[in-house]
This record gives sequence, structure tokens and C-alpha cells, in this order.
Amino acid sequence: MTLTPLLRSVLLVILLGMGASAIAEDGYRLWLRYDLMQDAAKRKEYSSLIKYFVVEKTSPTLEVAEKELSLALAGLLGLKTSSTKDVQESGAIVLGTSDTSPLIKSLNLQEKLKTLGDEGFYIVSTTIKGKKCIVITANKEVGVLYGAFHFIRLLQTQHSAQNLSLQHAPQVKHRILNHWDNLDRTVERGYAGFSLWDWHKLPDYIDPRYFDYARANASVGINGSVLTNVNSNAQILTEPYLRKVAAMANVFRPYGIKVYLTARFSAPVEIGGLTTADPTDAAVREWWKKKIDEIYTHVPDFGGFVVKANSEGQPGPQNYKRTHADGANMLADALAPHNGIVMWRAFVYDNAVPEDRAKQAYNEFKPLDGKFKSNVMVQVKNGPIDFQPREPFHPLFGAMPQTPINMEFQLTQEYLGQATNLVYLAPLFKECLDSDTYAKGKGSYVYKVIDGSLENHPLTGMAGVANIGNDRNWCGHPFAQSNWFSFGRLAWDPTLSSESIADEWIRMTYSNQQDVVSTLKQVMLASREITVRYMTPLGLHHIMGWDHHYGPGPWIKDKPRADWTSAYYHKADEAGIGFDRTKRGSDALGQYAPEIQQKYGSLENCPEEYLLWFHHVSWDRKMKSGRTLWDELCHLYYQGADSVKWMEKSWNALEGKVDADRFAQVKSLLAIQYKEAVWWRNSCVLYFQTFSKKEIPAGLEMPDRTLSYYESLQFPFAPGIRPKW
Ligand code: GCV
Repeated sequence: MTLTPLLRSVLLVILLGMGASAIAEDGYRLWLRYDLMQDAAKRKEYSSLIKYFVVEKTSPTLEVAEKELSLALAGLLGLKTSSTKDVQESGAIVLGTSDTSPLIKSLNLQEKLKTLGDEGFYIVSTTIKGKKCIVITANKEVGVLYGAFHFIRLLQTQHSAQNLSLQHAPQVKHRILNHWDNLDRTVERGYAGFSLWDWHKLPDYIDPRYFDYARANASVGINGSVLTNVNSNAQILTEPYLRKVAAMANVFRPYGIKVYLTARFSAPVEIGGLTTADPTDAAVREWWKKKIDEIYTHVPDFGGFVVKANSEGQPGPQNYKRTHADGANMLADALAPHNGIVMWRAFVYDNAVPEDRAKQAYNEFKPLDGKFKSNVMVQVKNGPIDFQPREPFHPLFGAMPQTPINMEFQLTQEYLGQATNLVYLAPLFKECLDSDTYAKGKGSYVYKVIDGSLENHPLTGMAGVANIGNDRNWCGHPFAQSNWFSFGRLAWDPTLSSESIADEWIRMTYSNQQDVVSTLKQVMLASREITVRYMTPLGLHHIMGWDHHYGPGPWIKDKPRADWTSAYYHKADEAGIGFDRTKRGSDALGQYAPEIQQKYGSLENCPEEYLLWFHHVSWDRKMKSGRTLWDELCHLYYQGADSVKWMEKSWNALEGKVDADRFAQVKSLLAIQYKEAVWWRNSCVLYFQTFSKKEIPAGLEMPDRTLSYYESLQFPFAPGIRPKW
């Protein structure tokens, strides 16, 4: 058995018979913490139901399922379980499929399993040979693994394990982390250290952490990992690197995780010796075909490619006057015989195009609907600009009925306080997933586009730009782990609520104590809205610091690319503020369904949280609160910062109820978050005041620094961008 650091720390607790407080709580164990359950009655209840395992025929995936269950039961219940090949007494957990287990086959569960597909599972309390047992079964072994993790989650969250009859299957087929990891181990927009992938030592050295990464992903149903940055390097497609990729794929395979890579469109020129990368050129097509065949000799279950083309300086088919469909289809043709897929990103915009950036992806891709091969998904960010604290949903959702569209969310907090701000992102994800596109009438929610049900697409996907690095706690901020967790849970089932996901995560990561659960849940659920208020209230967007995107920068203007400045987006002037995207302005609103155009197009009906996204509004306009726009803007900035104080107070009240290590770490980070919230507030209010020429409303504390002080701040070594050494 491979003893990863995570497994070792679990074992240490068990062997020494100690509580978790005896070892450093550095967050390494994520939500897979298997400390002895403090509630003795619960422990007794579970222990009476579970005594040993029955695994008749094993396999790499069933082996990891059994290993995980043994660890969890040893840790949570103090049980020393053994594995047998038959049911002898009550208390067995029987693991397997009809193919691996004659005992399970004899239960004739076909009816229950028939709608569960390759990855769903069924957990049932039953009797075999007259003995009570719990069966965890599925059509395929990976389903059994997911069932095992689900069962562990039931125990960790202290649900009943009596009379079980649970069927779950993922609603989305490809549930994939996208790592923006470079081969030199820097991570674009990474705030948790360097890349986990130790390319230099691969394939001979397998960092034990890869196993823990796979366990964490499998525990929430993530079944794919794109190892490399979308701003890609063709070297990854060379033979030495493919051998490294194969070594990682071998680690991930038992956990149901496929590896994917990013394809640099100019690779045939850069590493193939060709003079063109034109997708219609026969030599180029042949080069990709051979390259892809070669990849499959290394990784027989390789998942496919993610491609960023003709965006932010990346090469693409348009360099040769071809379309995105031409480029995607060339790769799709070569991947198809191996069942590989292409996830072609719609994140395209060009400063040279004289059109609102928010409109450009739609303009480019909508006409291509129906032109993509069946193994292509178009990968669309949740909003039309770029992972801002709040954006309306992307107009491409619902606009390309003949094309599978996969969602791209960003877990790494590029625009949401990076690794110093506690921001629970599930409410942001849900806001988008639950938006109604009206594409086929009322109820055409974004999640129905993503799970394929709106247009009956069998190919479906959700991608999360990973927030993982080699920091000991994986994600930088202890609460950022909840965003990795939430992504997996929502990719599995986009209809889960933010609240239920937070509930699970808190119980698994911190405590089942009711006051801890309810306090943390309130803080987490409020955190995203609070962040919007102190960063970009009322629909403001893209007003962050230049390049590194750390902190406020509403004053950014006059840079080589207008579409990377703040002035382009807020359009503040003496008359008012906001981007007019109605018919009078850029008419980006025209890309949405008539129902949305009607609602958002009028100043009266536009929800205030999107007001300045769609309208340029006078400083004196009366808001719903009765305040003028200027006063409202100031109040929201102040409320946002004040609410971080509330978050701090709420956390501080948990002293002694959560472990001292993580308590101290989060306490310090919340203090930083407050400072940063005040920094955002003061910078934005002072800067916008130069246009509104109005006083900060009475009763609000005056900023203690000048605007020029805030403008002068520089952060040459901020994380997340390539170091300049
Ligand atoms: C990987 C934004 C980020 C870039 C990122 C890009 C993308 O522009 O700032 O770092 O590049 O999105 O999603 O491709």
C-alpha cells in the first residue's frame, strides 16, 4: 500500500490513539479527515452496522475503494476491519459489481442500476445469506469507488446509515479540473505555491502527493485533469514529456481520472518541423494524426485536448484565415478513433476588433453552431468578460443548440481576493447555473444547457480552473478548499444548493458541532456577496490592479490594450458611470433572449446588481433604497468592508471550537481581508469621486489616505504571473 502523506497522518492518529489536536492541523487532509468521531452514541450506532468487508474479486479501482473505506472506518470509528470473500456474519460492507461479485449478482439489482450509467452507484442495506449487510455497487467499478466515498461522507456528516437505499449518478459526463500549470512549475493565476507536477523528476519519481490529489478528486467525482496551462507549451507533446504524462495517468487511472493536455496550435511548426499549422494542410493534419496516435501509445485512455486559440496572443486557425471550427475539427478527427474529445475555448476577444469585448465570443462562435464534429465541446466561461466577482451569464449559453457547450468556472480566485480572501464560490457558480436563458422558453436554465438535457446532447462537461498548488494546504487559503469541493459536487449535480454543499464541507473539514456549522455556513454563504460589495458593486467589473490583478485599479487607463484597462469598463464621467450595453450603447444585451432584453434593458427593471454592467447611469439617479446612485455606491462599498469585520467577529467566536492551528491562520487571513476590503473601498470611492464631484455621505468614515497614495502602490512580485527574475 502506498503511504501518501495524507494516509500517513490518518494512520498516525489511529496508531497513537490520539485526537486530531495532537498533530499539526495544516489543512493537508482537506475534507478527507478521518478523526475519531466525538459523539460516542453515533460511533456505537455505526459500529454496530459495520464490521468487515466482502470483496470477492478485486481490481485496482476496487482496491482503492476498499483501502479508503478501511482508513475512514479505522479513523472515524476506531474499527479494525478485515476483508473476506464471503458473508459470514451481519455487518458486512459488500463492494463490487455484478461482474466482480457473485453475491451482488445474486441480488438481481439490474432494475436499480439500469439508469445509473457507468459512474453512478447504488448503496443498499439488505441481507445476504440471512445476514444484514450494506452493499455498495454499480455498473462499473468506478461507480463503486464513488459509492464508497459517498458512504464515507454519510459517516463524516453523521447521517444515518440505517435502511439505506441511495442511488446517485452524475448529471454531467466530463467533470474536469483545468490546471494553468506551466512546465517550469509556475502556475498562471495560481496563489497556492508552485505546480504540484514535478516534471523534472517525472516519470521516475512519483510524488506521493499525486495519490492524494487523485483521492480528493475522486471523493467529489472529478474524473478528468488537464495537466497544462491553456497558454500552452508545445514541449508537452514531445516524447520525453509524454512519458511523464503517462506516469501521472497511471497514478490517476484507478481513481477514475483521465488526463488531458492543452494543444498549442502551432505545435506542428514549433516541434514538428513544418512550415505551417494551417488546419486544412494535409501535412499538418497528418502530423496531428501521428502525434495523437503516439499519445495513445503512452496513455491508452488519454482524454483529449483543451485549446485556447486566437486569444490573448495564442496561435490558432485564424492565423491561416480558417475558422475555430476548422481548427477544432482537425484535432477532433484525429482524436475520434481513440474516443478522445476536444474542448475548444470560446474565450476569444481582440483589442483590434472595434466591438465591445463582451460581445466578441458570441459574434465569433454563434455562426459556427452545427459546424463542429460530434466529439467537440465549446468551452464557455460563466460570464462574457472574465470570471469577475459578478457577471451576467454568458450569452452563448442557449445560443448554440446544435453544439455541446461545457462550462468553465474559475476556482482560483484571480479576481476574488486571490489567496487572502475567504470567498465561498458556490453561490457564484449557482447564480450562473440557475440563470434562465429562455432559449426554449421559460425554464431553459444554464444548468440544462450544461447537463445536455435542453438539447439532448450526450457529450457534456464542466471545467474548473484549479486553485491547487504545492502549498501544504493545497489551495493557499483554508477556505479555498471549499471551492475545489463545491466544483466537484456541482459538476456531479448542478442542482445541489450552495447551502447543502457548505454544510457537507464544514462538517467534513471542521466540525459537526451545530454552532460551528451554523456560524461557518452563514459566513461562507454571505462571503461572495460581501466581496462583490467591496470590490465591484452594482455591476461594476474589471477594475482591478494591472496585470497581476491584485487589489483595486479603477484608475488604469492608457495602456497598449484598451480592453485590459479599467476605464474601458466603468466608463465613469461627470454625468455618471457604467457601460451602456443596451441598444443605445454596444447592444451586448441584444445577444440575449427577448425576455432578458426586456427586463435588463430598462433602467427601471434592471436588477441593481447588474445596473452598471448594462447601463450608463447618472450619479443622481434615485435607487430602490431612496439614495442617489453616488450615495448608494458609497454605502455598498462601506457595507462590504464592514461586513468583513462581521466575518472576523463570527470566526473569532469559534476560538476553542475549531483547532488552534487553522483558527490562527484564518484569523490572520481575515484581518488581511479586512485591510484589503478597506483598500478597495477607499480607492474606488476616492477615484469615482473625481467624476461625481460629490461628498462621501455623512456618517461614513473618511478614507485616511489620498487617492494618489493608492495609485502609487506597486506589487512587482505579486503571485500568479510569471516571475520577472
Ligand atoms: C490563462 C484571463 C487571465 C489569463 C488567462 C485567461 C484565459 O485573461 O488573466 O491569465 O490565461 O484569462 O482564460 O485564457
